[in-house]
Amino acid sequence: MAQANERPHSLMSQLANGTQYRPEDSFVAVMGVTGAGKSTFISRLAGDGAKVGHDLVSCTRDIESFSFRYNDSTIHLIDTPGFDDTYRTDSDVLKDIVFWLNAAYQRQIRLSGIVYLHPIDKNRMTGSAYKNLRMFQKLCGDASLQSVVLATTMWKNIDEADGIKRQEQLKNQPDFWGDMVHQGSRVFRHDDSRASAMNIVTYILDQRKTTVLQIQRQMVDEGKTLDETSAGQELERELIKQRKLFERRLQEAQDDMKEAIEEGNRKSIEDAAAQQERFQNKLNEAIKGSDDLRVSMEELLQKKDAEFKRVLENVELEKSRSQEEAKLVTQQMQELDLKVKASQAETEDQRRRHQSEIDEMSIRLAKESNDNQVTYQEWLSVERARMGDQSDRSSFREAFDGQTGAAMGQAVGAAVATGTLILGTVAAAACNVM
Ligand SMILES: Nc1nc2c(ncn2[C@@H]2O[C@H](COP(=O)(O)OP(=O)(O)OP(=O)(O)O)[C@@H](O)[C@H]2O)c(=O)[nH]1
Ligand SMILES: [Mg+2]
Repeated sequence: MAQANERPHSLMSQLANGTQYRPEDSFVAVMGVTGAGKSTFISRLAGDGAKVGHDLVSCTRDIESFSFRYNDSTIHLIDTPGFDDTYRTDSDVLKDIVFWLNAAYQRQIRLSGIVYLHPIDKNRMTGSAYKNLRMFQKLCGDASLQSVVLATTMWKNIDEADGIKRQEQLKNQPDFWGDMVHQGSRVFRHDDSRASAMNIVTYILDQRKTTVLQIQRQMVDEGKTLDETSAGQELERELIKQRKLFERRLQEAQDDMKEAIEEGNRKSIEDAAAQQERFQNKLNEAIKGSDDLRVSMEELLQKKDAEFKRVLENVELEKSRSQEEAKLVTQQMQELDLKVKASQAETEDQRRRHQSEIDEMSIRLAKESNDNQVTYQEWLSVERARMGDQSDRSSFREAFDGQTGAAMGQAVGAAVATGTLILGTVAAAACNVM
C-alpha cells in the first residue's frame, strides 16, 4: 500500500529503522478478565512496575511491557486490559490488544506463549468471564492453543476443596477450558508466589517455539479488517445481542412514557424519560462499537502511531534498565572484591608490624639480661676485692642472687605479658578483617 511512503514520520518508517530485538529475547502476553491478577503476576517476575489494582474498578488501561532477565536472555511480559473494563467499551479494548499484537508481529516480534489467568474464587463462569474467554479463543485460534497456559489465581480467597472442584469443572467442560486442553493448552494453579509464576513462564520458554496468533494471520497476512476476523465477529455477535436488548428496553421505556403522559403523572414521566435516555445511550454505544470494528490494520496504525511509539519505547527502556541493573551488580561485585583484597593486604601488613615489634622486644630483653649478668660479674669482683673474706662471700652472693633473680623474673614476666598483648592484638585485627 502507498500509505507507508505518504507518512514518512509514521510508524512504518519507525519500524524500518527500529531496534531489532535479540533473537534470544522472548515475549509472553498475559491476558484474562479484569481483576484476574495479570499485573500482580507480572510484578512477581519483573518487579513492581506493573500497576496493581486494589479497588473494584479496572486498573490496567494500556498495554504495557515489563522485562526481566532469565539466564542470558530478556523476557518481555505484556500486560493487557481485560474486557468489561470499567472505563472503555469492549471494542476499544479489543482494538488495543489487536493493535499491539499486529504491530509487534509486523516488527518480527513473535510470542513464545500466552498466559490466560482466571480467578478461581469467582463461584461460576460469569457472563463477562465467559465472553472474555471466547474472545481470547478467537484471538489465538486453534493452532496457537499449545502455546497457551490457563492458570487459576486467587487460591487464598477460597476453600481448597471448592477450588479444586471448580478447576476440574473448568478443565472438563468443553466450552470452558475442555476443548482448549484437548488441543494442547496446559492448566496451572498459580499460588501468587514468584516461584509459581516462574514455573509457568519456564514451561512456556522450555517449549522453545513461538506462535503466530489467528488475529495476526488474519489482519496482517490476509489483510482483513477487524470485523472480518474471528475475534471481531465474536464481538460483533455480542454487540448485536446487546443492541437487541437495548432496543427492547428502549421500546419499553417509550411505552412507559406514553402511559405516564396519559396518566399525567409527572414523576412517572421523569422516570420514563431517564430510562429512555439511558437505553438510547447504551444502544448508541453498541452501534458505535460495531462501526468501530470496521477498521483495517493500516487505519489502526494511523490512529495509534503515537501510542505504539510509546509502548515500544517502554520496551526499550525496560530492556536497557535491566541491562543497567546487571552492569551495576557486576560493578558492585568488583568493588567488593577490591575491598576484600585491600583489607587482606592491610591485615598482612599489621601482622608483619606486630611480628617485628615482638622480634625487637625479644632482642631488647635478651640484651638487658646480658647487661644484668655483666653488672653482676663486675660487682662481684669489686666486692671480692673489698671484703677479701671467703666465708662471707657465699652469703653475699646468695643475697645478691635473690635480689637480681627477682628483678629478672619481673622483667621477663613483663616481657611475656607484653608479647601476649601484642599477639592478642594481631589476632583481634585478623578477626576484624574476616
Ligand atoms: N489472593 C490473591 N490475590 C491476588 C492474586 N493476584 C492478584 N491479587 C489481588 O487482586 C487484585 C487485582 O489484581 P491485579 O493484578 O491488579 O489484576 P489485573 O488482572 O491486572 O486487573 P486489571 O488491570 O483491572 O485488568 C489486587 O488487589 C491483587 O493484590 C492472587 O493470586 N491471589
Ligand atoms: Mg492490571
